[in-house]
Amino acid sequence: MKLGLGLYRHQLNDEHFRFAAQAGCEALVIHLVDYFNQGGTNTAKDQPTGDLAGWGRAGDPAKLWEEDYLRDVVHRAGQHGLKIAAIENFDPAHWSDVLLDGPRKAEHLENIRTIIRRVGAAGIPCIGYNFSLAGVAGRVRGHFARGGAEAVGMDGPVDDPIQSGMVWNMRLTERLGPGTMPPCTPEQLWRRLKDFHDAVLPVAEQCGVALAAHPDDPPMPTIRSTPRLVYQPQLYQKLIDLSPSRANQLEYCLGSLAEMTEGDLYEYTDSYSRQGRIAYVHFRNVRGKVPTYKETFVDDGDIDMLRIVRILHRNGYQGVLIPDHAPQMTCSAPWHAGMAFALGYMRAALQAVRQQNG
Ligand SMILES: [Mn+2]
Repeated sequence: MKLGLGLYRHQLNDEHFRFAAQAGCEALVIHLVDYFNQGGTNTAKDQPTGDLAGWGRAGDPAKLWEEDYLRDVVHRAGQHGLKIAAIENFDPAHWSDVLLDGPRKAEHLENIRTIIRRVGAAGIPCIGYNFSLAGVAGRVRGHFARGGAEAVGMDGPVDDPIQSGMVWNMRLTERLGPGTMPPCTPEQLWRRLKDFHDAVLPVAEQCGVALAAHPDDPPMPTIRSTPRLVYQPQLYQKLIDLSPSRANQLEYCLGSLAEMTEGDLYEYTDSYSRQGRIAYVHFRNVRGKVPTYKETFVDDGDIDMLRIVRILHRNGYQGVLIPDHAPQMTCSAPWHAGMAFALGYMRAALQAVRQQNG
């Protein structure tokens, strides 16, 4: 098991690479989607939450991530002893019609295959994705965490429809509307996921790139009147069973799983890690379940995080743990302090389980 840090696109620089190395990280999970581009209420100082009009503008549909750019990031991180373990999230501009089953679906599937080939060629072994129409809409921000630290939570369902022109939190067009996203049933959404798997997993396998699915955040059966795929822990098994390819993996988000209303998180962690399906772990703690929960400091929520690390270790999990969202700590660098606090806890947890066996 390795310690890693997730970095947003604007953080892919020496300063943040040094910060990760100093905290004891060996790996990075990087975001290439710019969530903060022309965002209204969204600032780049913390995880994006945004309002009903989305986080910001999606990228350029004609510009896929270039292999040279990917190699450059791999090289620059490597100079600090850091491996790029994964890229997290596709840009809606590149694959919106895969999610929406729209008229450019064939072209957008080809976009994803092209991206996978480039990512594989750059030596990056994984891409995390979130097969979701609404994305992470419906969360609120407040001084919810210990000592009044600012954190994110959910305070009741949000089913306001999504205006057309937006998918997965981001605007594809300058102006939204008229009209709203066409209706979709859960069966149709699972069918779209299966089409996606069938079209891209063979290429992913060839290129040595795993595709790791994030569960729904927040894990409600519907958000903004759209269905969700993985909103209970057993639905991850349905996703695994959908496609036998070894490239079909999980971006295992402990926080989202703990927010689900059913199941025993320790048993599911045992099962999914035993099956060798966890590509990487979002290490985050939370108090409560949907539709009312709050994100917490890593040592302060409902999950016994050390017990999770013990289960992963026992099952020979070799992948990366990254802090997911962390509460913002009161100081001049709230994001950094929150991350450093989580990383310190995680490093101690890894040392504790290794010593136990050594
Ligand atoms: Mn997560």
